[in-house]
Amino acid sequence: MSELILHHYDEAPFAEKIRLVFGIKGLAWHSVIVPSAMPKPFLMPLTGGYRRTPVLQIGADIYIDTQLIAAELERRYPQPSIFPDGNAGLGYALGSWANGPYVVTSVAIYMGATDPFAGEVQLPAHFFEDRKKMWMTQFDADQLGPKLPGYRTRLRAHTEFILMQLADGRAFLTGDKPGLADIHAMWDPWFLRRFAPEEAKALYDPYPQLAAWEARLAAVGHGSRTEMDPTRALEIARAAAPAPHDGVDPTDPLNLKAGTPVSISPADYAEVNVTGTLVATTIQTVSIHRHTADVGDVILHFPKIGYDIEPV
Ligand SMILES: N[C@@H](CCC(=O)N[C@@H](CS)C(=O)NCC(=O)O)C(=O)O
Repeated sequence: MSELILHHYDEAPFAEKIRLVFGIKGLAWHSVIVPSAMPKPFLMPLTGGYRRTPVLQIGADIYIDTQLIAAELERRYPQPSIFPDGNAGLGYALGSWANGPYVVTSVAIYMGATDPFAGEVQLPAHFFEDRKKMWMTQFDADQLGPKLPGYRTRLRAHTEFILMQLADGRAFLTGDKPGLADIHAMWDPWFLRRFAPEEAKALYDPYPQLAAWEARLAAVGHGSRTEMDPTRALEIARAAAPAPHDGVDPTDPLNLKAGTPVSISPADYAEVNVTGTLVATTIQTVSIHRHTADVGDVILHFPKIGYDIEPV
Protein backbone atom coordinates (compact mmCIF):
# COMPACT_ATOMS: atom_id res chain seq x y z
CA MET A 1 0.00 0.00 0.00
CA SER A 2 1.78 3.12 -1.08
CA GLU A 3 -1.20 5.42 -1.63
CA LEU A 4 -0.72 8.89 -0.27
CA ILE A 5 -3.45 9.74 2.23
CA LEU A 6 -3.59 13.28 3.57
CA HIS A 7 -5.63 13.82 6.74
CA HIS A 8 -6.59 17.48 6.51
CA TYR A 9 -9.40 20.00 6.09
CA ASP A 10 -9.74 22.51 3.29
CA GLU A 11 -9.43 25.61 5.48
CA ALA A 12 -6.09 24.54 7.05
CA PRO A 13 -3.19 26.65 5.77
CA PHE A 14 -0.61 24.07 6.89
CA ALA A 15 -2.48 21.51 4.82
CA GLU A 16 -2.37 23.93 1.88
CA LYS A 17 1.42 23.69 2.08
CA ILE A 18 1.29 19.97 1.39
CA ARG A 19 -1.49 20.25 -1.19
CA LEU A 20 0.84 22.61 -3.09
CA VAL A 21 3.72 20.10 -2.80
CA PHE A 22 1.35 17.57 -4.41
CA GLY A 23 0.65 20.22 -7.06
CA ILE A 24 4.33 20.91 -7.82
CA LYS A 25 5.01 17.18 -8.09
CA GLY A 26 1.77 16.37 -9.95
CA LEU A 27 0.91 13.61 -7.47
CA ALA A 28 -2.32 11.66 -7.05
CA TRP A 29 -3.49 11.51 -3.42
CA HIS A 30 -6.41 10.63 -1.19
CA SER A 31 -8.07 13.24 0.96
CA VAL A 32 -9.45 12.29 4.37
CA ILE A 33 -11.27 15.22 5.95
CA VAL A 34 -10.69 15.67 9.70
CA PRO A 35 -12.64 18.10 11.89
CA SER A 36 -10.98 21.53 12.24
CA ALA A 37 -11.21 21.36 16.04
CA MET A 38 -11.20 18.58 18.63
CA PRO A 39 -12.49 15.89 18.95
CA LYS A 40 -10.94 13.95 16.05
CA PRO A 41 -12.00 10.35 16.68
CA PHE A 42 -10.69 8.90 13.39
CA LEU A 43 -7.31 10.62 13.56
CA MET A 44 -6.32 9.81 17.15
CA PRO A 45 -5.92 6.04 16.61
CA LEU A 46 -3.35 6.79 13.91
CA THR A 47 -1.43 9.53 15.71
CA GLY A 48 -1.57 8.48 19.37
CA GLY A 49 -3.00 11.86 20.40
CA TYR A 50 -1.25 14.30 18.02
CA ARG A 51 -4.06 16.56 16.83
CA ARG A 52 -2.52 19.04 14.41
CA THR A 53 -3.20 19.23 10.70
CA PRO A 54 -2.06 17.84 8.30
CA VAL A 55 -0.90 14.27 8.79
CA LEU A 56 0.30 12.09 5.91
CA GLN A 57 -0.43 8.36 5.98
CA ILE A 58 1.27 5.89 3.66
CA GLY A 59 -0.02 2.43 4.64
CA ALA A 60 0.97 1.94 8.28
CA ASP A 61 3.51 4.80 8.27
CA ILE A 62 2.29 8.10 9.64
CA TYR A 63 4.24 11.28 8.92
CA ILE A 64 3.77 14.17 11.33
CA ASP A 65 4.41 17.87 10.56
CA THR A 66 4.64 19.64 7.21
CA GLN A 67 8.44 19.86 7.41
CA LEU A 68 8.77 16.08 7.53
CA ILE A 69 5.89 15.45 5.11
CA ALA A 70 7.49 17.75 2.51
CA ALA A 71 10.87 16.02 3.00
CA GLU A 72 9.32 12.54 2.70
CA LEU A 73 7.51 13.50 -0.52
CA GLU A 74 10.74 14.96 -1.91
CA ARG A 75 12.57 11.71 -1.02
CA ARG A 76 9.96 9.48 -2.67
CA TYR A 77 9.20 11.73 -5.65
CA PRO A 78 12.35 13.80 -6.30
CA GLN A 79 11.16 15.35 -9.58
CA PRO A 80 9.95 18.00 -10.03
CA SER A 81 11.86 19.13 -6.98
CA ILE A 82 10.49 21.53 -4.39
CA PHE A 83 13.96 23.10 -4.53
CA PRO A 84 14.03 24.33 -8.14
CA ASP A 85 17.16 26.40 -7.43
CA GLY A 86 18.91 23.43 -5.75
CA ASN A 87 19.03 25.03 -2.29
CA ALA A 88 17.45 22.26 -0.20
CA GLY A 89 19.15 23.19 3.08
CA LEU A 90 18.03 26.80 2.82
CA GLY A 91 14.50 25.76 1.85
CA TYR A 92 14.13 23.48 4.85
CA ALA A 93 15.80 25.96 7.22
CA LEU A 94 13.27 28.57 6.17
CA GLY A 95 10.67 26.36 7.87
CA SER A 96 11.95 27.49 11.27
CA TRP A 97 11.09 31.06 10.29
CA ALA A 98 7.81 30.24 8.60
CA ASN A 99 6.44 27.84 11.21
CA GLY A 100 7.85 29.93 14.08
CA PRO A 101 7.85 33.72 14.42
CA TYR A 102 6.10 34.39 11.09
CA VAL A 103 3.14 32.10 11.76
CA VAL A 104 2.76 33.12 15.41
CA THR A 105 2.51 36.78 14.33
CA SER A 106 -0.29 36.06 11.84
CA VAL A 107 -2.23 33.81 14.18
CA ALA A 108 -2.04 36.43 16.95
CA ILE A 109 -3.41 39.04 14.54
CA TYR A 110 -6.24 36.68 13.58
CA MET A 111 -7.07 35.82 17.20
CA GLY A 112 -7.02 39.48 18.21
CA ALA A 113 -8.61 40.87 15.05
CA THR A 114 -11.94 42.63 15.06
CA ASP A 115 -13.01 40.56 12.07
CA PRO A 116 -12.04 36.93 12.70
CA PHE A 117 -14.45 34.66 10.81
CA ALA A 118 -15.48 37.56 8.53
CA GLY A 119 -14.27 35.52 5.59
CA GLU A 120 -16.07 32.65 3.98
CA VAL A 121 -14.51 29.86 6.03
CA GLN A 122 -16.81 27.34 7.68
CA LEU A 123 -15.75 26.71 11.28
CA PRO A 124 -17.42 24.99 14.24
CA ALA A 125 -18.82 27.15 17.07
CA HIS A 126 -16.15 26.02 19.54
CA PHE A 127 -13.27 26.77 17.11
CA PHE A 128 -12.11 29.93 18.86
CA GLU A 129 -12.05 28.30 22.34
CA ASP A 130 -10.21 25.32 20.90
CA ARG A 131 -7.54 27.58 19.37
CA LYS A 132 -7.19 29.71 22.51
CA LYS A 133 -6.12 26.61 24.40
CA MET A 134 -3.94 25.41 21.58
CA TRP A 135 -1.94 28.66 21.28
CA MET A 136 -1.68 29.27 25.06
CA THR A 137 2.11 28.73 25.08
CA GLN A 138 2.61 31.56 22.53
CA PHE A 139 0.12 34.22 23.66
CA ASP A 140 -2.95 34.85 25.79
CA ALA A 141 -5.72 35.29 23.22
CA ASP A 142 -7.80 37.34 25.67
CA GLN A 143 -5.05 39.95 26.12
CA LEU A 144 -4.06 40.56 22.51
CA GLY A 145 -5.76 43.97 22.00
CA PRO A 146 -2.94 46.31 23.08
CA LYS A 147 -0.36 44.07 21.42
CA LEU A 148 -1.94 44.11 17.97
CA PRO A 149 -0.02 47.14 16.61
CA GLY A 150 3.21 45.34 17.52
CA TYR A 151 2.10 42.18 15.74
CA ARG A 152 0.91 44.15 12.70
CA THR A 153 4.15 46.06 12.35
CA ARG A 154 6.13 42.82 12.67
CA LEU A 155 3.98 41.09 10.06
CA ARG A 156 4.74 43.91 7.62
CA ALA A 157 8.45 43.30 8.27
CA HIS A 158 8.04 39.56 7.59
CA THR A 159 6.04 40.32 4.44
CA GLU A 160 8.78 42.59 3.14
CA PHE A 161 11.06 39.54 2.84
CA ILE A 162 8.69 38.23 0.14
CA LEU A 163 8.65 41.59 -1.65
CA MET A 164 12.46 41.71 -1.59
CA GLN A 165 12.61 38.36 -3.37
CA LEU A 166 10.05 39.46 -5.99
CA ALA A 167 11.64 42.88 -6.55
CA ASP A 168 13.55 41.87 -9.69
CA GLY A 169 10.35 40.67 -11.39
CA ARG A 170 10.89 36.93 -10.93
CA ALA A 171 7.77 34.73 -10.87
CA PHE A 172 8.56 32.81 -7.68
CA LEU A 173 10.74 33.44 -4.65
CA THR A 174 13.76 31.45 -5.81
CA GLY A 175 13.38 31.90 -9.58
CA ASP A 176 11.00 30.99 -12.37
CA LYS A 177 9.60 27.84 -10.73
CA PRO A 178 7.65 27.41 -7.49
CA GLY A 179 9.22 25.65 -4.52
CA LEU A 180 9.20 25.17 -0.77
CA ALA A 181 10.33 28.77 -0.16
CA ASP A 182 7.12 30.00 -1.81
CA ILE A 183 5.08 27.48 0.14
CA HIS A 184 6.57 28.64 3.45
CA ALA A 185 5.98 32.29 2.63
CA MET A 186 2.43 31.84 1.32
CA TRP A 187 0.99 30.53 4.60
CA ASP A 188 0.28 33.93 6.11
CA PRO A 189 -1.42 35.80 3.25
CA TRP A 190 -3.37 32.60 2.42
CA PHE A 191 -4.55 32.38 6.03
CA LEU A 192 -5.29 36.03 6.72
CA ARG A 193 -7.13 36.64 3.46
CA ARG A 194 -9.53 33.84 4.44
CA PHE A 195 -9.68 34.17 8.23
CA ALA A 196 -9.28 37.92 8.85
CA PRO A 197 -9.95 39.66 5.52
CA GLU A 198 -10.00 43.23 6.89
CA GLU A 199 -6.59 42.74 8.48
CA ALA A 200 -5.34 41.20 5.23
CA LYS A 201 -6.68 44.09 3.18
CA ALA A 202 -4.97 46.69 5.36
CA LEU A 203 -1.67 44.87 5.22
CA TYR A 204 -1.55 43.50 1.69
CA ASP A 205 -3.51 45.94 -0.50
CA PRO A 206 -0.50 48.22 -1.07
CA TYR A 207 1.36 45.30 -2.67
CA PRO A 208 -0.28 44.09 -5.90
CA GLN A 209 2.91 42.19 -6.73
CA LEU A 210 2.21 40.02 -3.67
CA ALA A 211 -1.30 39.17 -4.88
CA ALA A 212 0.06 38.39 -8.35
CA TRP A 213 2.62 35.98 -6.83
CA GLU A 214 -0.11 34.34 -4.70
CA ALA A 215 -2.20 33.84 -7.84
CA ARG A 216 0.73 32.24 -9.70
CA LEU A 217 1.28 29.88 -6.77
CA ALA A 218 -2.42 28.99 -6.51
CA ALA A 219 -2.36 28.12 -10.23
CA VAL A 220 0.11 25.32 -9.42
CA GLY A 221 -2.91 23.41 -8.11
CA HIS A 222 -3.11 20.42 -5.80
CA GLY A 223 -2.26 17.45 -8.01
CA SER A 224 -5.00 14.89 -8.37
CA ARG A 225 -7.25 14.55 -5.31
CA THR A 226 -9.75 11.78 -4.52
CA GLU A 227 -11.86 11.76 -1.35
CA MET A 228 -11.58 8.82 1.05
CA ASP A 229 -13.71 7.86 4.03
CA PRO A 230 -11.79 8.02 7.35
CA THR A 231 -12.75 4.46 8.24
CA ARG A 232 -11.12 3.28 4.99
CA ALA A 233 -7.87 4.99 6.04
CA LEU A 234 -7.94 3.08 9.35
CA GLU A 235 -8.55 -0.19 7.48
CA ILE A 236 -5.60 0.55 5.19
CA ALA A 237 -3.35 1.12 8.22
CA ARG A 238 -4.57 -2.12 9.82
CA ALA A 239 -3.98 -4.16 6.66
CA ALA A 240 -0.52 -2.74 5.98
CA ALA A 241 2.83 -3.45 7.60
CA PRO A 242 5.07 -0.47 8.40
CA ALA A 243 7.83 0.10 5.83
CA PRO A 244 11.34 -1.23 6.63
CA HIS A 245 13.65 1.32 8.28
CA ASP A 246 17.34 1.57 9.19
CA GLY A 247 16.93 1.50 12.98
CA VAL A 248 18.45 3.89 15.48
CA ASP A 249 21.46 5.91 14.32
CA PRO A 250 24.25 4.70 16.67
CA THR A 251 25.87 8.14 16.61
CA ASP A 252 22.66 9.94 17.59
CA PRO A 253 23.33 12.32 20.50
CA LEU A 254 19.93 11.26 21.87
CA ASN A 255 21.81 8.20 23.09
CA LEU A 256 18.69 6.02 23.29
CA LYS A 257 18.50 2.39 22.23
CA ALA A 258 15.86 0.90 19.94
CA GLY A 259 13.05 -0.45 22.11
CA THR A 260 13.18 2.41 24.63
CA PRO A 261 9.71 3.77 25.51
CA VAL A 262 9.70 7.45 24.57
CA SER A 263 7.36 10.41 24.59
CA ILE A 264 7.36 12.98 21.78
CA SER A 265 5.70 16.36 22.08
CA PRO A 266 5.49 19.51 19.93
CA ALA A 267 7.85 22.03 21.55
CA ASP A 268 5.94 25.08 20.32
CA TYR A 269 2.13 24.83 20.71
CA ALA A 270 -0.63 22.22 20.94
CA GLU A 271 1.47 20.23 23.36
CA VAL A 272 0.59 16.58 23.80
CA ASN A 273 2.73 13.59 24.67
CA VAL A 274 2.65 10.87 22.06
CA THR A 275 4.17 7.72 23.51
CA GLY A 276 5.57 4.70 21.77
CA THR A 277 8.66 2.53 21.38
CA LEU A 278 11.68 4.04 19.70
CA VAL A 279 12.43 2.18 16.46
CA ALA A 280 14.48 4.52 14.28
CA THR A 281 16.28 7.83 14.13
CA THR A 282 18.05 9.74 11.39
CA ILE A 283 19.76 13.11 11.72
CA GLN A 284 16.41 14.82 11.04
CA THR A 285 13.78 12.34 12.23
CA VAL A 286 12.63 10.15 15.07
CA SER A 287 10.23 7.22 14.61
CA ILE A 288 8.19 5.32 17.17
CA HIS A 289 6.11 2.17 17.01
CA ARG A 290 2.61 1.98 18.43
CA HIS A 291 0.07 -0.81 18.47
CA THR A 292 -3.66 -0.42 19.01
CA ALA A 293 -6.63 -2.63 18.18
CA ASP A 294 -8.00 0.04 15.81
CA VAL A 295 -4.98 0.27 13.53
CA GLY A 296 -2.66 -2.60 14.48
CA ASP A 297 1.06 -1.78 14.19
CA VAL A 298 1.91 1.70 12.98
CA ILE A 299 5.11 3.73 12.89
CA LEU A 300 4.87 7.46 13.57
CA HIS A 301 7.62 9.62 12.09
CA PHE A 302 8.34 13.06 13.59
CA PRO A 303 10.91 15.70 12.64
CA LYS A 304 13.38 16.39 15.47
CA ILE A 305 13.25 20.16 14.98
CA GLY A 306 10.24 21.49 16.89
CA TYR A 307 9.64 18.34 18.94
CA ASP A 308 10.86 17.26 22.39
CA ILE A 309 11.88 13.61 22.72
CA GLU A 310 12.10 12.10 26.21
CA PRO A 311 12.49 8.54 27.50
CA VAL A 312 9.53 7.60 29.72
N1 LIG B 1 4.30 22.51 12.81
C1 LIG B 1 3.07 21.92 12.36
C2 LIG B 1 1.93 22.89 12.58
C3 LIG B 1 0.58 22.38 12.13
C4 LIG B 1 -0.58 23.26 12.59
O1 LIG B 1 -0.46 24.05 13.55
N2 LIG B 1 -1.71 23.14 11.90
C5 LIG B 1 -2.91 23.81 12.30
C6 LIG B 1 -3.91 23.86 11.16
S1 LIG B 1 -3.41 24.79 9.81
C7 LIG B 1 -3.58 22.99 13.37
O2 LIG B 1 -3.15 21.90 13.63
N3 LIG B 1 -4.65 23.46 13.96
C8 LIG B 1 -5.35 22.65 14.91
C9 LIG B 1 -6.08 21.50 14.32
O3 LIG B 1 -6.15 21.34 13.09
O4 LIG B 1 -6.61 20.73 15.09
C10 LIG B 1 3.21 21.53 10.89
O5 LIG B 1 4.05 22.14 10.21
O6 LIG B 1 2.56 20.58 10.45
